[in-house]
Amino acid sequence: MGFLDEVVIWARSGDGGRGCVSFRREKFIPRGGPDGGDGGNGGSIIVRATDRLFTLTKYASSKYFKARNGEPGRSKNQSGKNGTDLLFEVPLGTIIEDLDTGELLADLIHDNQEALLIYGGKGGKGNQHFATSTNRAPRFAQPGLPGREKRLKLSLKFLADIGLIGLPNAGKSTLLARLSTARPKIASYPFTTIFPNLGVLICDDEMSLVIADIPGLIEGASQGRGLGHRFLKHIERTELLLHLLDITYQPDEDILGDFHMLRREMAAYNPALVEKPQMVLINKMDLYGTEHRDLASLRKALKEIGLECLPISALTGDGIEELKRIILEKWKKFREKTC
Ligand SMILES: Nc1nc2c(ncn2[C@@H]2O[C@H](COP(=O)(O)OP(=O)(O)OP(=O)(O)O)[C@@H](O)[C@H]2O)c(=O)[nH]1
Ligand SMILES: [Mg+2]
Repeated sequence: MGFLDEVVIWARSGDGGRGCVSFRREKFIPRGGPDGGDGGNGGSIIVRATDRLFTLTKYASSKYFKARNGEPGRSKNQSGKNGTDLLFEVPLGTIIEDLDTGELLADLIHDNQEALLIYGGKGGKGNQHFATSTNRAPRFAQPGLPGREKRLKLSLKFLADIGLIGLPNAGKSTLLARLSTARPKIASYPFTTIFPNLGVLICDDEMSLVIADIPGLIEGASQGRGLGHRFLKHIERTELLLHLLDITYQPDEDILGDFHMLRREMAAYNPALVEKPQMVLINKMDLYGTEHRDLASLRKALKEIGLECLPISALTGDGIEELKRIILEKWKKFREKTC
């Protein structure tokens, strides 16, 4: 399955049906009054968010959407049928803008949330409405109003609770696989992940958290180097960031320098990212040896800048139960604060 988080589509609401010009024809009533019915309204364009979709890929090939026109009015005061609305579905976290005016039309964050994007054209009134004392037989009716067309920009920003960040190869996807049932691609080379992955961490019967794993970040990411910058937006709406460090990272003395570099890249993209609650996970502890940077000094250095850290092994599962416990605790506190 591909991944697409930005796409432009064209959508047009239906035209209103025209009103009808007609006169009653009844036996023994030679000149009946006007009885032209109203035209139906054109269908509207409606969008609905669904948790069954994760990307906008289906809009890569189908880009043009049109709602049905309203039917014209008929004689005997019969209104035309309204045109059927066109409803299309998008993943949670999709933002919709009018590309020509820049107006924000919808930001869909709940399952089944709907937004009306383009009203259908109104149906025209039939001649029955236009009879007056001086004109009892109006020979005109309103045309329906045309539908409107808009170019809509759909952009997806994941609605994940937790974001995984780190240099390429730090073990983010391995951790995602550990914490959820997601099965992202994992390999021993950088940039294995080329599109973000989502997984769900089931905490208890009542709570589950969505985790986003994004491609590894490198120096210059905020200026467009590597892949990560394209996807930083997917962690903008998270509540907690887990920053993975690889304890076997070479040269080992640079592990902190690169950690700060990465935070600078995030701040350059959006300063709010580094202000988010975050925690450092020192990964690959199963490989830890005397040749690597001393764990105690690394923990101390992180503590000095106010960051909590936890040594883990995403591969063997060491420290993962502790990590889940910490996440749950943080979440309970967070919920108490926001409730
Ligand atoms: N020994 C050991 N290897 C690990 C651990 N976590 C990840 N790895 C290995 O490290 C390599 C990279 O893991 P990934 O999970 O693909 O890393 P990533 O951070 O998602 O990498 P990118 O997607 O390229 O940014 C793989 O070969 C993993 O098996 C760990 O705790 N211990
Ligand atoms: Mg990965």
